[in-house]
Amino acid sequence: MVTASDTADVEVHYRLCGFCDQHCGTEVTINRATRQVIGVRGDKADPLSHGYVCPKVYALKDYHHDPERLTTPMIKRDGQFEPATWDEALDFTAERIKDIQRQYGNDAIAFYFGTGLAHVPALCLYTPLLATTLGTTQVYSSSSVDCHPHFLTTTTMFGNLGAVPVPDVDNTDYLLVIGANPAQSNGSFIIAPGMPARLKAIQQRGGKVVVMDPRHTETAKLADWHLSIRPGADAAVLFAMINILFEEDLVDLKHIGEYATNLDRLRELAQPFSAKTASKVSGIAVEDIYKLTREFAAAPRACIYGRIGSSMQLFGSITNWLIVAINALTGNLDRPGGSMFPRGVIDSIFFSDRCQNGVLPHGRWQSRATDLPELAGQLPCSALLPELETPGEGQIRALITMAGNPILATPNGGGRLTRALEKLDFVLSFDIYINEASRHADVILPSEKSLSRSDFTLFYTFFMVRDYLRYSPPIFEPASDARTDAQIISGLVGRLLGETALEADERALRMLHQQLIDQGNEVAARFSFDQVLQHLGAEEGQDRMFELLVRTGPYGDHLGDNPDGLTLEKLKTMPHGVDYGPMRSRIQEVLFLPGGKIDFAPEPIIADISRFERWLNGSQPEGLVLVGRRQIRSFQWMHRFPTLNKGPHMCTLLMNPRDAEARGVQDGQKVKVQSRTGQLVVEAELSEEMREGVVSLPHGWGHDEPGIPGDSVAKSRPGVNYNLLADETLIDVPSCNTMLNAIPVEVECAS
Ligand SMILES: Nc1nc2c(c(=O)[nH]1)N[C@H]1C(S)=C(S)[C@@H](COP(=O)(O)OP(=O)(O)OC[C@H]3O[C@@H](n4cnc5c(=O)[nH]c(N)nc54)[C@H](O)[C@@H]3O)O[C@H]1N2
Ligand SMILES: Nc1nc2c(c(=O)[nH]1)N[C@H]1C(S)=C(S)[C@@H](COP(=O)(O)OP(=O)(O)OC[C@H]3O[C@@H](n4cnc5c(=O)[nH]c(N)nc54)[C@H](O)[C@@H]3O)O[C@H]1N2
Ligand code: SF4
Ligand SMILES: [Mo]
Repeated sequence: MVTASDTADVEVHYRLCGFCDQHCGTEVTINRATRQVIGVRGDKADPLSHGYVCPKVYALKDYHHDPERLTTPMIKRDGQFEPATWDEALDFTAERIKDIQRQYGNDAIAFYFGTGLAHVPALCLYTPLLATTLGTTQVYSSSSVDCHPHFLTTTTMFGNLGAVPVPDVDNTDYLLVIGANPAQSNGSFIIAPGMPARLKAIQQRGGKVVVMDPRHTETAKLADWHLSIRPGADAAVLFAMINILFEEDLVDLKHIGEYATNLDRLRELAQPFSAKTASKVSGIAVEDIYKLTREFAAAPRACIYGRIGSSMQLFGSITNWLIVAINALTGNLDRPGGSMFPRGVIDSIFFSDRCQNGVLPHGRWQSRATDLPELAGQLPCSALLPELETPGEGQIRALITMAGNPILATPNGGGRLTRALEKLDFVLSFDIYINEASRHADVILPSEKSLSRSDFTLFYTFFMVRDYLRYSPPIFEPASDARTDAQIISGLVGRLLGETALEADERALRMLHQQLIDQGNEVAARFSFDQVLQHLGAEEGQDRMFELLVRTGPYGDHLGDNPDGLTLEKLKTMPHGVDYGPMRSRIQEVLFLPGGKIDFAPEPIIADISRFERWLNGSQPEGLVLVGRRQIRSFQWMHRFPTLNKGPHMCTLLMNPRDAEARGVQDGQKVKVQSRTGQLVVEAELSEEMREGVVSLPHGWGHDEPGIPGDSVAKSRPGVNYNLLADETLIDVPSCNTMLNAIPVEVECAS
């Protein structure tokens, strides 16, 4: 790596990596004169990531210099994208939106946002402004193919959607990982960069790591014990564990006890599910279920961590409810080394929906065509396709995608969903590429380059294992014709509301202030909005919004009332971030059900037990089921970067050799995979890692769709779109999360 002394133009900058939720600290070396990124590596002084980075970080160079990355707005004319000026694009977009609203009403415009949003601060901070202005109930996001079972659990058990318990991985003695592979994904719903080292540390202090997964994953390889489970059967094992805990008098809720309601009901509900029943359906031996339960209860500090395989599955809500319940029953909820509720250095403004006056933010309205309930103001992705296809009043006429790619991420993507988008009157994409989703757009509005904007930890503060915050200033001057996302959204909203972009920007800040007040932030409540304005920097944009969050946060200067507290100016002098220590117990702050209770038998979830019983008692299908897997060098929009998409193709169907033999499939052979909704052809990779009866394919591939210009490596190594096989009718019923795992498929040699 070049060092700063090599040439006068070379500089080293400290910067967050924004590619995934982990926000690792990095050291970026650039050449100022040529505006080139020279190299990147981990920032050892970062108190959360300690120098850890994963291979994706090395794509920063490809990313920053990618010639196919959009830098100006694009308008489609006669089927071809052409660059446009910002005024042209925003005027045109505002007119189209107003036209459609006038003609068909606000609900004719659907809004889908993806995970990309969480990594671009201005998109997070200004999306509420845009969404409120649009006034549509047709709001969708990747949340409902990902985390709605977690959120329904927190909503119904705590009355607080954002209160997702986070495993205190740095202090636990026993970690049971259910359906997650942090050795490749780096973890999700937990911000603790460098998970392999953190898992190893558990073992080094005498603890144990156990993985329950149908695949012998990279995490399972690091673990002490792997329990290979049949997809969907987790709930049976967890119910059985609860039975054993009660039977053997191992229940001890510790300080959580005083908040518990419906414990007896939980005990009763679990009773029919013996270890024997669980063993039969899950494939995990009766002795192992007993051993696991006893070890878990006996460990000084233990926790269960469940992620995609626990939520994006047949019984995601039941599974997540039981995970929280077991953590609590063994005295490990809200306790160091157990499963805890991060406070964060700023108030979390996302997923902040709570129970109000006894009303849960769930099921307050339903989708028009399918009657599926909203959660936290969003309809499930499973409802999107029927809403697009079903004629009649309220049919969707336009779609706005923001930093998301529903074609690769949601059910029937590449199939019926693609055809439905082709029929829309108007599509707007906030994206930086022309890709499988944005190719349908009439207008694309790209963000400015990430190294030309400030960056900070924002979206995921409530998943961090430490109270940590970091700010990174921009490295490069923005291009003269670039606009920030704050300016783009304010510019659009200003046009829709007949006000200036500056007025719209101030409106966004006012909304944030009100949101903090509504959430019970006492500092925000002490100041009028005019006073807030006087205290903050005059310059509009994302930093001013962030400053409000920092200064009203628990460690903030409280707009002057706590002079020694944190301000944005102080934070800017700490290039490696600030760390206020590990998670602390704070249960009473997160409970919002009437009476401040924890409901151990939440009605919307227990209503699904009868469906679970039917599945349990039904005959087990002979065929195969398909599940997904993450890979450390793969992210669906990053397959275009040569640094990552090289070597053996990552998009293969992993298959147990005995399943392959039964179908005459050889290693490396092309196979046809068929589900109810679609079929695709992909290379088979035989591996004992897979449980018999289960095949695994990564999602996010399928880059060979027409209409995408350029010649990125993704086009030459496209892979296949998993979600062609995914069925919008297969859902976890309580949360309506689409079940993109455990899809029944048939596999045969492709002729
Ligand atoms: N079969 C299957 N399907 C799945 C999953 C699975 O496990 N299996 N996982 C699901 C999960 S958990 C998730 S979260 C979803 C993810 O689904 P999405 O969030 O819908 O998909 P992404 O590709 O992550 O979308 C990110 C988009 O943001 C764009 N982007 C990147 N940087 C910027 C920027 O600076 N500004 C703007 N405006 N845009 C930017 C990218 O080009 C890309 O189009 O996929 C889901 N789909
Ligand atoms: N490199 C990379 N990192 C990522 C992403 C990425 O695309 N690439 N995506 C990010 C996002 S958006 C998310 S949400 C996270 C997800 O992070 P993880 O959940 O850690 O990632 P997955 O690899 O999807 O792991 C899911 C596991 O569940 C297992 N599984 C499937 N069905 C079942 C079941 O019924 N029961 C059990 N017990 N297990 C089951 C699968 O075999 C798989 O090993 O990763 C994030 N990190
Ligand atoms: S885990 Fe990798 S992609 Fe995620 S923030 Fe860290 S370096 Fe970036
Ligand atoms: Mo996700």
